Amino acid sequence: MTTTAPRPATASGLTFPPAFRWGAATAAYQIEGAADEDGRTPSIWDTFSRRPGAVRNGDTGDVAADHYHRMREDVALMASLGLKDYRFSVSWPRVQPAGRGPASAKGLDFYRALVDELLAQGIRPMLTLYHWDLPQELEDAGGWPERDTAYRFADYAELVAGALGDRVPTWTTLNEPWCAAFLGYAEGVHAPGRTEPASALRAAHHLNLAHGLAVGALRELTGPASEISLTLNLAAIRPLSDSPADAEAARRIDALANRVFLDPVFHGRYPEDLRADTAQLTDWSFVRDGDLTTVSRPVDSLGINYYTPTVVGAGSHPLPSPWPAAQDHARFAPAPGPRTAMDWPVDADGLYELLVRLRDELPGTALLVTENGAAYDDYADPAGEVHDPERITYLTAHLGAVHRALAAGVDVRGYFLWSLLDNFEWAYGYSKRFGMVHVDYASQRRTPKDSALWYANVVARGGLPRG
Ligand code: IFM
Repeated sequence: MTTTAPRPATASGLTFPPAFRWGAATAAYQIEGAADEDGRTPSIWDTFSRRPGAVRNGDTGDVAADHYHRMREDVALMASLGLKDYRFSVSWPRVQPAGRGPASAKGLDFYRALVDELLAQGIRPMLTLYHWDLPQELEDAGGWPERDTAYRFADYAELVAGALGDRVPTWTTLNEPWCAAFLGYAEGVHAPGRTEPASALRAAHHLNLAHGLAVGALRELTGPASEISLTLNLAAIRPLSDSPADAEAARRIDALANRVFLDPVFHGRYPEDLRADTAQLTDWSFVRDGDLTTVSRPVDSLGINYYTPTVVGAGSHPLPSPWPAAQDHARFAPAPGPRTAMDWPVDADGLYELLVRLRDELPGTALLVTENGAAYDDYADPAGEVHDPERITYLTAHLGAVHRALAAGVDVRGYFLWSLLDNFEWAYGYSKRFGMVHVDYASQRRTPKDSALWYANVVARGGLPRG
């Protein structure tokens, strides 16, 4: 077993390093339900999901997978699958109703109980502070385009770290700030559903600032051994062709998808080309003196969420779009190959390419694959079993890509399957099933799919079985 010797690009019979972290991931709004219990106030997703047409079938997270009431059962399920790590998020409006002021004791108690239950079962908790559920009151005050929201987030981080800093080993500030900023404020397909490209750029900066401020709070309150991280859904960008025009389109999208976060967080600057590309929308004066020093406070690892590559060429795409000021410069094309139920092409090479890019651009940065997985149209058969061979094929290919990256010298330390449970898939509601455990929403019955049993075997043997 080695992490450095080259290996063939086969996806069977692969062994990972002994310390490799094997987990699954979820997010609060997607699984918890109990939307108005124990003092929780509405988040932007509670509001957005009630907007007619915003979410498929008018679904909301009111009940979701009812994890708030079934937490112990769900942790027992994880233990029965032999998971070693679990990545979850804290609901901001549950622990700090309305987004400011004192913590809710009941809200914090829920997460204390979850963490204690995980630890009792030998599962390492990885806590994400923000997976998109901004308290509605903060959106009413302007949301992420307002600078004050970053300071409110730092206060919230302090409350959570003060309560759980002694028992959670790994902390993530934000999950996929790209989605929060650009899907939420430019394209409007995520909460809060605004279509204001300039606001999306302000939101991106204030999310970066919130991250940096929270890193400061977490460093103070969680002790020297804790790992502090950030998760980005970086785009694995492929130009449509070798033409200079397609390369230029790819450069623009890379700035808006990747470097808008990577550069400030890891290099303490915004890319000059990003500033130039967006000059007609903003002069970036919302970036104040000292901000970039805060944003670039060192982190201990970077989480990557990967599902499918982004193929881009010269051209234009319709508005509203998540790409501020790029609508006349870029068009998007599907990658070839099989598709998941999201219509996302299956292409594990994109994950390998992304990991190798990060090895080269961020030497010395430990990486975690904090989300990877696929939605398929799973159902329980008359015997009550859920057969999902496509998901096993998808996961095998992507774990193969991670293994190839390890062999290429990438410091990737763990893999978190998205997702533990079927759940509320944002604008798609409950119509898309990403879980390795099937949830029958009428009865809330959990059934491990074939992929869960397969993954349990992968975790137990620390690698992919031969076959
Ligand atoms: O369900 C989401 C998750 O909340 C964030 N990353 C992508 C997943 C699949 O769309």
